[in-house]
Amino acid sequence: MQFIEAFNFPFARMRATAIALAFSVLAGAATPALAQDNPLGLIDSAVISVGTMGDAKPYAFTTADGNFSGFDIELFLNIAERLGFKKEQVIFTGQEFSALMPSVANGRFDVAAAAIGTTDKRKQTVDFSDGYLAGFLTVLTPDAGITDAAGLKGKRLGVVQGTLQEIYAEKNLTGADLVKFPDNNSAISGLNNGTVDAHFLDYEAAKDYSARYADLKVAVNIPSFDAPAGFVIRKGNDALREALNKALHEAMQDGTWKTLHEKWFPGTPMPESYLPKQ
Ligand code: SNW
Repeated sequence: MQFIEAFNFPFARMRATAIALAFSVLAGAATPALAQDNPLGLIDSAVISVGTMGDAKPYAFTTADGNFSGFDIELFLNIAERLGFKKEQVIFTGQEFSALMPSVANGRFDVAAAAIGTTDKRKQTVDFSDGYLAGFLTVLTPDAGITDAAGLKGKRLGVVQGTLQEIYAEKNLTGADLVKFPDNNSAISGLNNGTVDAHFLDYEAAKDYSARYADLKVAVNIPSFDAPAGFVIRKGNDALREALNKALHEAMQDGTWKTLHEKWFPGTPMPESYLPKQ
C-alpha cells in the first residue's frame, strides 16, 4: 500500500503541472488585460526600479541611513508620484556609472537616473526622457598650476569609466595622462593620496567635493549643454517615456523643478526652457 502511494506520487505531480500549464496558456490568451495592468511596461507593475549612484552628490547619493537622495532622486520621486507611485514603490539601487545604461537595456532596471547626459551614441542602446538638467564638465584639483585645459598637459587626470568626461578627455585632453576609476569616491581618494593630479566630473559634484575637501578646487569648466541629463529607459518603451515626459513638464510648469534646483544647486543659473511659462 505504501509502495503504491509512493509510486503514484510523481504522476500526481505531473497532473498538477499539466493543470498549471493549462492555466498559464489561458492567462496567455488574456494578454490585453495584462498590458492594461502594466501600461508603463515596467519589469514589475507594482514598482519602478531605478538604477542610480551613491557618490554623485548632489545629483544622487547615499545618505547616512542608507537611502538615496539628491536632485535627480527627488525629481524622480516627484515624477513617479504623478504617475501614481508612492515613495515606497520606487526602488533605487546604486551601481557603478558604467553599468547603469547596460542594466536598463538588459531589463534589470526600468529607469536610470544619475545626471546621465543625452547623446546620439547612448541613444543607440537606450532611450531618454526629455532633458531636465544642463551644465558643465569640471576639473577638480588641488594643483594651483592647473587653471585651464592646456594646464593638464602631462598631468594624471582621473575620469569615471563610461562618462562623457572620459569621452571628452580622450578626444580633447590628449596631453593629459588619463586614469580610469569605477566611481567618483575612488577617484577622489586617488586625488587625496596623490595617485592623480586632478579628477574630471560633473560641475555640481565637483563643487560638493571641494566643499568637503578644502584643498580641492574647481579649476576648469567645459560646457555640456548639448548633452542635457535625462532619465534613461529601455529602448522602445514609449509608454514610459511619454508618461515621464508629461510628468516632467508638469513639474517644470508648477515650479517643482525650480524649487528642487534651488535646493540642491544653490546659486547655479537655470535654463529658461525648464522654468514655468506664464
Ligand atoms: O552633460 C551633462 C549635463 O549637461 C549636466 O551638467 C549633468 O551632467 C551631464 O549629464 C554629464 N554627466 C556625465 C555623463 O553623463 C557623468 C554622470 C555621472 O557621473 N553621474 O556621463
